[in-house]
Amino acid sequence: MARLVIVSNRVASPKERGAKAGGLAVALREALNKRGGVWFGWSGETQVDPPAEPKIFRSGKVTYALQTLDPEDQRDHYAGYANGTLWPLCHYRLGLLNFRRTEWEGYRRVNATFARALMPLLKPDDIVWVHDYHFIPLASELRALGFEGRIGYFHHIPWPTPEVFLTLPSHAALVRDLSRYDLVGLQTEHDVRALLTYVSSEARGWIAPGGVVGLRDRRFRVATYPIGIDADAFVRDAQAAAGSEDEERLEASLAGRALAVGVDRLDYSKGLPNKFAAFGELLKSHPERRSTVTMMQIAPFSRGEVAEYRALRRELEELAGSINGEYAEFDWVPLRYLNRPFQRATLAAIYRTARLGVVTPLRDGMNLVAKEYVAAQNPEDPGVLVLSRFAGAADELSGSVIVNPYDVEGMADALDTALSMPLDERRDRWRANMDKVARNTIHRWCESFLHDLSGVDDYGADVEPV
Ligand code: ADQ
Repeated sequence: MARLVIVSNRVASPKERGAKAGGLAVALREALNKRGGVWFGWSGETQVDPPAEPKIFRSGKVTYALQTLDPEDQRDHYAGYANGTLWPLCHYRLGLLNFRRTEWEGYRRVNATFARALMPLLKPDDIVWVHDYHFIPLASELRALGFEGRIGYFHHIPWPTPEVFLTLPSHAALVRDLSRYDLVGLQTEHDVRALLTYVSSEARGWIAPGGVVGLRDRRFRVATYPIGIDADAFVRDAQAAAGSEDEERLEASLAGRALAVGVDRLDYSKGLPNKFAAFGELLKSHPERRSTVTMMQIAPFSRGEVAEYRALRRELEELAGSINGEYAEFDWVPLRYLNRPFQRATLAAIYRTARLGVVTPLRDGMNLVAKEYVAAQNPEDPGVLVLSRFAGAADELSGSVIVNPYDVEGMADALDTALSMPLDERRDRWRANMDKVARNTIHRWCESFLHDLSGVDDYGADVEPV
């Protein structure tokens, strides 16, 4: 079995285990432990004139390699082009898109730096798996340095439709960069269609069955790999949560009221102002719901170095304050707003206690919280998932109450409907969702991507355009 090399911006430390490590980190580490290999990424540190070689340490069969960056390069790369340009673009937020040539150049420079640091660690037969929009040019840079082995790329966020993608001044260069990979994985069929339509209509490439793409002298494949969670681990955590101290404290604090829960990074793609407004609208237009339901929104801060995230934080504090100011009773706070991370076991207890899981992003690659909420439910008395149609997860989780997050009044009505849903219907919908969550796990995602990447030949001469 070929050695695996994983590249991602942040590298999960081998010390992060059990309750702390996310499902993705655990699955990637498992794949590395099985095959042996390297996990390469940013060290989280900046330094003027940083060393050209990464810091290296080993744990079992895995070598960790962490590259330190020059502070200006890191700013242009991370807060600049990756999170100030590509993130809003891929989430259809053109009003928030900042494009600056210096940042685009910084983004490319960092990718070149990473490629030079990684190259000496590579063996010719290695399989390289690159994660996410921070590293789209990495394959081009590695090819320029002479690496001819297999390189795959997985894009964790949505791929925008051509009309949106064309607003990016560097669109053509970015797709040329994609064509240097052997396999490009996206979350949904919609994303795949969006990229293929761009390739055929704008880049004058051709497409053959199976998503094989020809662009200039390159052939690569584009396919769907919907990411999942470690469903068994989540079910176990949720079962362990039943009757736990966390669950008892939470139940006691609710005093018999229904709980609606949201768990999102504090990010403008997650539609938090709309969600708060919908909850406010529920209390306004369905007054009988007042004092019968509590909403808990967990939203740890994220990307504070990007101005839009600081503005969103202020907006949400104001909205939460105004909803609570208007509707709170001396024994009931309608909206509990918490800005910190929780252990997985505590999250599982919260999900299981909640009658509603409210996941209403304006756009989301997949959204793993939706799947975690489903896995944590008590099959005898499951809660209802209220899910945005613009989350990738909506393709699979058809048992949810699907909403349009731009329609605040419609969302308020959907919350009302979900709160009064009879047990039989809740069970049927949950079963449909749970079947998908249990089948499309993070392990399956990881193995099927690696299986396809390992099987790549050069998409042989027999592949013809259609
Ligand atoms: P994210 O935008 O980070 O991921 P999501 O898929 O929901 O969004 O994953 C968030 C993860 O962080 C979940 O596992 C959740 O449990 C955890 N988390 C969130 N808040 C937490 C808290 N307060 N305490 C502890 N854990 C918390 C990006 C894309 C998504 C895509 C994923 C994976 O934006 O669309 O689903 O990558 O590909």
